[in-house]
Amino acid sequence: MPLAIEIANIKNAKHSTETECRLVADLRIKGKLMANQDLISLETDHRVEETAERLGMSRREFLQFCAAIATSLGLPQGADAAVAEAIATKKRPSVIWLHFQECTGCTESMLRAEHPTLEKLILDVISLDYHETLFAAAGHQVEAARKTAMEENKGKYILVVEGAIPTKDGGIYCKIGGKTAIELLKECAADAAAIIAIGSCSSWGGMPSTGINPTGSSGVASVLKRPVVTIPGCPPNPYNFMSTVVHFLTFGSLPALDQLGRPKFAYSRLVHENCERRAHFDAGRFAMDFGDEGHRKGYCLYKLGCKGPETYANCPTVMFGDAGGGTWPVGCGHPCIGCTEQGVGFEKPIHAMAKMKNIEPSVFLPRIVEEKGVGSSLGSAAVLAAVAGAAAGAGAMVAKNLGLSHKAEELEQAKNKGQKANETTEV
Ligand code: FSX
Ligand code: SF4
Ligand code: F3S
Repeated sequence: MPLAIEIANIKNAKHSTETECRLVADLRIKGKLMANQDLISLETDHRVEETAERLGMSRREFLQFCAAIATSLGLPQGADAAVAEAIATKKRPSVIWLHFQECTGCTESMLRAEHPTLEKLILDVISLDYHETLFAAAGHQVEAARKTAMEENKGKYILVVEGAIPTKDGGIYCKIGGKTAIELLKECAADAAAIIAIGSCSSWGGMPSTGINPTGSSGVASVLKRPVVTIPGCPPNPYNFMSTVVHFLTFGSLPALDQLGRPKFAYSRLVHENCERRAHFDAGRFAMDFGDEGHRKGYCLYKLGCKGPETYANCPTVMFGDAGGGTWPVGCGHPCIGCTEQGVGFEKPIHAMAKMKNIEPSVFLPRIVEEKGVGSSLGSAAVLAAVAGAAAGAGAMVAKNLGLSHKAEELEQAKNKGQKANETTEV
């Protein structure tokens, strides 16, 4: 089948980027990719065996992990083999990791995950050449390591930024090695192949920017005045970071992003859409007080201030919280505070009621369309759960509204602007 037709077929069925479709189509045509067949045949591949051994996993576990990453990225069928091959064979990208105004929770959440293999995997898929909190060395030695990594990997390294950048008074409120955060950021960004702002602080300012924002804390994109990938969350979900890096490794490009730079595979659905308590919301069963009967019965936390209805994140599907037993903030009984959403997390009072985004009485809801390849689904949650051993909870999501949230929001904005919404657009 000609390449263009194969690409078109994949595109029609999925919401993948051009690069993803092209790579998968190319592999399919060469007969290298046939659903999961290829993944199974990779089990006997010596490169897979060596990688699995290095990671302290069985070959089967390693391949399951690759399948989980491909699924959570919403990649076309068969891309799991491409992911496995990339992790096993490609040169690990050099990563320069900067820390500015933050609590180091981003790094902590990645290295202290419940699953002992996660940090191993992260440290295996990247070459962490500069990281202030993890480096044993100090002073001039680390500065030299950063410069060497930047020179040797010019134009190829990934710059990861954790923490906000203080911009007031010439940026004097955060200095490292005699340089302000602004200077250091600009210097490291100049020759980076990609820039990832990890956590809400580096995405838009996060916690340090709240209230009167005394130090002028800002996000990476607004300081550099160029688009960057943002992985908000305080702290962010390590799976979302790792999946983004694995995408870069596999395809040589970044995953599809929304207008705020967030990878669509992780941030295209409201927390409320996949929440396990959603059936209670729809039925009007709410916890009214912490510890009351409704709270003990697991009712909806909306009236306790849950910001799930205005927060985009995949926490309910990827079960972020990583405390075991399939837990995540709402699953533990605390309202979502909207930590991934600019203007919600750290801005709105925790127990104030949320704005309802795209939520209308059910009679007005669009038809239910499961858009394959967009964001984490129950399927990917189940695979992740199987890999991570956190199966409990994956089956607990009883209510799903799978309309395309961003499109619905765009329509809402268009309506607000007085423009005529296109009635034929599928939402
Ligand atoms: Fe902390 Fe990171 Fe929050 Fe910020 O995560 S967990 S304050 S997003 O930069 O270290
Ligand atoms: Fe879940 Fe919160 Fe939505 Fe209730 S309001 S269904 S607890 S996300
Ligand atoms: Fe944050 Fe809400 Fe998820 S508080 S971790 S976005 S459930």
